Amino acid sequence: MRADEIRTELEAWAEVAVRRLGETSDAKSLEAWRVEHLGKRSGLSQFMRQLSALPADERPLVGAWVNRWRDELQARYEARRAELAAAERQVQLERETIDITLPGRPYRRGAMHPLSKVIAEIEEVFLGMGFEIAEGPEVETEHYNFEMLNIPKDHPARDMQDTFYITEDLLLRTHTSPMQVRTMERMRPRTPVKVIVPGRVYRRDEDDATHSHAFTQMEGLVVDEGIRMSDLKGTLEAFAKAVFGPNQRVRLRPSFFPFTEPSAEVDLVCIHCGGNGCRVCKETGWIEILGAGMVHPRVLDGAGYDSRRYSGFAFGLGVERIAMLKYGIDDIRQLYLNDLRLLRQFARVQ
Ligand code: FA5
Repeated sequence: MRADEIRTELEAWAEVAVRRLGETSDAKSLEAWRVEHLGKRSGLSQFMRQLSALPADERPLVGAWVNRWRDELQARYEARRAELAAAERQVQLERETIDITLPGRPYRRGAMHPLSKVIAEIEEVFLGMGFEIAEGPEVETEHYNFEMLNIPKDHPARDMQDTFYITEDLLLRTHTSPMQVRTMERMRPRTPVKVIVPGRVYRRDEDDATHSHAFTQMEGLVVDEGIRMSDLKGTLEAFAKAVFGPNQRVRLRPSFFPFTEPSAEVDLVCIHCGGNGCRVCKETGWIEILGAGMVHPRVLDGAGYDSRRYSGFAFGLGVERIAMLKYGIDDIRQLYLNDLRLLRQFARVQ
């Protein structure tokens, strides 16, 4: 073949190549095009092979044409590749577009459980009176739950607070009172001791409108020189008025606890009936909220505070009973059911 024939053929071939390049539509067809037109076995390589058949003086000329087309096609190939990549990216962007006009899913706002609210509120009141807050173990030793509180083995008071034993010496605490001794042991010989201890306690009680087998208590303990029963009454009255308003009243009834002497049961006026008598207060007009008394000398001495020098008062209040009175809940079980119709109401109460 002569040089000018090769040129005509080369140009016709290149024209087709350029047209086909324009027809590629994605990375795959572009790659197929590259192999066919610029690869080792491509049309261009065949033109190169024909050079050897030409007279020596024509070879450089034809070689230059072929090379020019190779550069040209290579450049067009690069341009097409960029073009297709941009188009592909555009498609991807469109596919992934976020429709910001779509309304978001609202988060449901949670609220504090009424029990947690009441604990926080009672804590505030006692913090204001200079008390510290402590916490203790729910799995307690027989030693702290009973022994150190002057309730020896075989004492009938153990039956009054029968509970769930883990071993002979380990049990779920029946009250927060073991923290009286633990706190004194931790603090001695410092005075005053002034703590409150919120926490969960367990008993083998039958569940009813005012009793649960697992409930919450808040222990209070004050130890110093010269602490008297009137300090106990004044503190409880201040607490009752802070939580229930200035008209709330406190009633102390004589009672018995092995770890206090004298002991009292403390009632508040039933707010469900205003003191007239109803199902919740068992027609008495009063609701018992706590047990209290002057710390027994044996408990003080056992925990390292000399009872000839120091005295103290202690109380253990039922947090559920306070929550029921405060929020007008007439069955203690409502506090454990996780019924959102009840709990939602507290989303608004601050
Ligand atoms: C005690 O647990 C004593 N540790 C209280 C105490 C502390 C006395 C310090 C003296 C000094 P009592 O068993 O009465 O006492 O319980 C205290 C309060 O817990 C009760 O007044 C009541 O409000 C609440 N309570 C008792 N049993 C239950 C129950 N099963 N469900 C819900 N609340 C209860």
